[in-house]
Amino acid sequence: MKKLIFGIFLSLALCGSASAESHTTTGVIEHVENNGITLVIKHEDFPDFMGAMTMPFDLLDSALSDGLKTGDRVKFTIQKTDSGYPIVKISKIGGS
Ligand SMILES: [Cu+2]
Repeated sequence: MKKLIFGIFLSLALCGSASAESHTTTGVIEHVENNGITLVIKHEDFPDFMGAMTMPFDLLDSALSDGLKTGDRVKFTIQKTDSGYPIVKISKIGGS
């Protein structure tokens, strides 16, 4: 059963990377806005996409920001959609 579930995740991941433009970098959360739907992040370079800056990012799902707060250092991925580049994956790194 576990192998089957892993296989499904793997195929979804492979489909996603083949069809959608995405970029991953790290940064620090400066503000949590709109009930957690928007994060203002001071981010590092996205290689071959965007230089380091502080800017707001919308989340694909507000649940992605559960447990995150101002000052957290995060690794996150944005993905191109019809409406922009929302964060599709984000996790806290380092610290406590
Ligand atoms: Cu930026």
